[in-house]
Amino acid sequence: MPAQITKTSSYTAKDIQVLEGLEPVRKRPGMYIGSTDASGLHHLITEILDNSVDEALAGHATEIWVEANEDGSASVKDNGRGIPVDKHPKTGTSALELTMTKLHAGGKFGDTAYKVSGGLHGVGASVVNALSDWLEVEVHRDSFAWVQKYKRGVPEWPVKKTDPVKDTGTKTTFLPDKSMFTTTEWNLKNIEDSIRNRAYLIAGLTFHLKNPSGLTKTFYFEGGIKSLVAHNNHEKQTLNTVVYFKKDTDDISAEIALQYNDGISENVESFVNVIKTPDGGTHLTGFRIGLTRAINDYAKKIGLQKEVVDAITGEDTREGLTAAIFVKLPTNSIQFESQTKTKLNNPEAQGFMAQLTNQGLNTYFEENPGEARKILEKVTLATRARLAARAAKDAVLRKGALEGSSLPGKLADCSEKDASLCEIYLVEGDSAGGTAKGARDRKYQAILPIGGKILNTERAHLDKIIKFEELKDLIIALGAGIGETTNIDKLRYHRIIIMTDADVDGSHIATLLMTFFYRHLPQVIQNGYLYIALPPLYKIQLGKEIKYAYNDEEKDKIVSEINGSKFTVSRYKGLGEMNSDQLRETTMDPETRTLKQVTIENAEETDNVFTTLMGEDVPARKKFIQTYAQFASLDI
Ligand code: 0RA
Repeated sequence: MPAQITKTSSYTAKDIQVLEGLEPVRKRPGMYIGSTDASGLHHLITEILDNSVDEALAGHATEIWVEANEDGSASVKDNGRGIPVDKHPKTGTSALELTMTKLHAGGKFGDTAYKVSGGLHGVGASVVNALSDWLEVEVHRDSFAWVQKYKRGVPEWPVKKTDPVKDTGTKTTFLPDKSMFTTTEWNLKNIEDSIRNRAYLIAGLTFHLKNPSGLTKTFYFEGGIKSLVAHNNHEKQTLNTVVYFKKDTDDISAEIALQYNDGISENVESFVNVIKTPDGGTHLTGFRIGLTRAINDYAKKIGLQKEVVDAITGEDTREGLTAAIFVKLPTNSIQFESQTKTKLNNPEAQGFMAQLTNQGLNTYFEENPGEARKILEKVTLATRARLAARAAKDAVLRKGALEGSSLPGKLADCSEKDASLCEIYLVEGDSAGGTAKGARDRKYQAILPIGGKILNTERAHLDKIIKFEELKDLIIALGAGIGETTNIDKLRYHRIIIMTDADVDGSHIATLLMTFFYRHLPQVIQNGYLYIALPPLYKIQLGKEIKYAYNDEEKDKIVSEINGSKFTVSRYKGLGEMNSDQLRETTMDPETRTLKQVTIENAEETDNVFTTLMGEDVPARKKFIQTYAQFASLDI
């Protein structure tokens, strides 16, 4: 159709301009969305999603629909006012087109005080458009539907007015450009987490998530961050009902929800507008100041001994604390410490939060003396345990033990001194420990036998841990200390390898060791120093030749390949059944072994798993094991 062609070519000049406008995005996508891996890919969804969330925050949208479609595209739809479609008086271009094709043009029309692009980089829809193979936007507004489609950020045609409609809203559908990303596969769990976070923050907003097979999940939390705190504590024994307070002013608003559980870890999530701030910042500091002050004041007020009150530290007030704090600031005044928006820097947030927390808690303690007493008992227990641990540690330190000047007798150390080259195998049982000693390369591989089940440290205080011989030996061998005085730079081995039998007891011991590291030396996991050794499950012997299989599939494959010949298959019951040569070849030689690195993919998830596996809620543990038993080799 000639008319069509003419129309397209008349668009050329502007196309070039648009291309120029978005070219930097396609040249350096990482600058705009952080990375081009799965995380960057999912930023595309949160960018578009947060535009709709902003519309809801401004009070104009109540529902948001997100869809992962079968063709790999994703859609976000809201029932807000619809992006304006009127033509810009100077350029004659529709506001909708400007939003979709100009960098930073997105969301600049309304300019309401709380308008904040919540995406990590806050770059708007045009960046998503630039990084999409195609994108289509449909706006319902002023009684009509308006549509425009783009290819890699370039409009195919001007905004089209189509059917008459009665509703209002915006729907954006886009297919990420495969050439821009290392993966373009949606992770539904990732999308679901983003949605859930936002649903918790905006009480009353309903999200619907539809997966490619058409299944829809709905997210709506009447209680906002109160529901979030209840959810984070749902598998724990709690000490009080969820406490909630909030305060609104013209310049700043905040909400706080908190609840104690009987554990020892702290889980405080902080948010600014719809952005999660994993590194905290002034709002979190203010919250902590207010909490410490309120607890100290109340302790004095009910006549607790002065020595105890004076000894309470901020850290003690946060043992077993689960909380969510949510600050709302006008967009144009938000300051972050870094480009990645992980830490808030606004000084006014600190005083505001300190005061709100302090006042809110004062009132709560006053009105709920029973719960207040329980919280205070918990805090003073933490104080006493900390003092006891320090005394115990000091005593050990005096003997020089925790410093590593006298290493444990059970440790077969390596001769190399450069920690980055050194490995320590934590081996289940003394007999396997002996085999491992024969199998190791003594220059850089150390062996520490672990005699059976160690203490479950999920909820143990340091004083108890240090008294447990096996753990004390481990702490001394590692050389990095423990608790407040941990110095990870002093760690003597950069590979800590847990080697247990491939049976239930072995898994239990491995879990207990991982719990110890996760709860008490998390730096080891964060730095990627913790590993699990994978010993073989089967030995397949064909005459003098021995082959090893690490799982059933491998065994079946090997057996099918040597079919017909005479062979024997035996299942290893434990490490002890191997001799040193076999153990070296299969499990310890860096050239031939397989190690599984322990990582914290999702700290909250991990926390839940550990609580379930190692905590006291036996029915929850049973349920978890029954549900996940088929994924028994779980990579945490
Ligand atoms: C600016 C002004 C108006 C609406 C929007 C932005 C808007 C943007 C997005 C992005 C996704 N969904 C959205 N919904 C609305 C409306 C101004 C008016 O009607 O007075």
